[in-house]
Amino acid sequence: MSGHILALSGGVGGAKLAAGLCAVLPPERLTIAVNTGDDFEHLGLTICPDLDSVTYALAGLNDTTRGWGVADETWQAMEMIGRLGGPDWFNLGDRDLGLHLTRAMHLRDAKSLSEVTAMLTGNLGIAHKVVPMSDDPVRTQVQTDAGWLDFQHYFVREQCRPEVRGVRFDGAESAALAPGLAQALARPDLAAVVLCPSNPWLSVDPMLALPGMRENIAAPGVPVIAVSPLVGGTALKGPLAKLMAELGQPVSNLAIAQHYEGLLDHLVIDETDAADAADLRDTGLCVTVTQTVMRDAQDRERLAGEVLAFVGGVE
Ligand code: FO1
Repeated sequence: MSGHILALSGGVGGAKLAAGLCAVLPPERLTIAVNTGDDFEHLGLTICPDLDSVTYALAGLNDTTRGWGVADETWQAMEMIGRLGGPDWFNLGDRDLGLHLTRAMHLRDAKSLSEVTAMLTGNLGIAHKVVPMSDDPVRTQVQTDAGWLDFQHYFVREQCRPEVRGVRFDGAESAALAPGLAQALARPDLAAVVLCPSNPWLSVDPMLALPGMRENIAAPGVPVIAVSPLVGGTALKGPLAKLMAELGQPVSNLAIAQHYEGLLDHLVIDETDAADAADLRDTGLCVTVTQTVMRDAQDRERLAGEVLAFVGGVE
């Protein structure tokens, strides 16, 4: 295969496949566009959790046990914030704060989120292109019995406890695609769009909600390949299974495929869900059954290679 690959990623699970794609593709053949619906303003800073998870994973700085933030982190600033009566429900480690402060400084200097992301990833030695989905603010909110909650209030402060009745992406309708994402979509050599194993409703949908995004991706000629975030009929981590049930969806690969209906050509599912393959193929999808759990660099590279095999392999 030759040509360019566009990967759409959320946080932790998506970041792992993004790291695998970086290992098998040279920088000029890959753009990683990242969800910014989880972003929020906190302690006077703009926090971009999914961009940061991807950045830390590609720089080899990520904490693999916690799943977010930096490895070997210390928490002195957080402890002081708590003592001072500041908001300490969202944990920002000392090293992580270094990134947020640097980003805030550049954003205050009227640099775009794309420009700042390029600077931060470059300075951490990442050669591949990591771009936010948009430079305009888009904020994911979930509808609960207590009203609409900002995403991080739902996810971290409330620990995903409230039942979710709906999801919206505030600002998406008027947000422009970030230049790096628009350029990747417009490339005549775009060979495939990869939907990383991120939460379809919370992490991929904010990107699909941007004007032009669905139409561009659904255009004929460029295959769309998703890696299912379900393993053994449930989510490895995070609120996906609970959320699907609350939104009235069966927790199944078929529901994931139906959610991406009209976009998807190929679904990669875990070997523990092999029994789902026949029903998925009956809907007209190509299906790959493999190990989608990524425990180490070898797993990430192997899965990235299998995803790209659908479009003719890495070479
Ligand atoms: N997730 C948590 O569950 N608790 C936290 O305190 C927390 C802090 C945090 C700080 C920086 C960052 O980049 C991510 C952080 N996350 C935390 C993860 C984040 O809330 C979610 O993983 C994503 O938004 C979902 O993809």
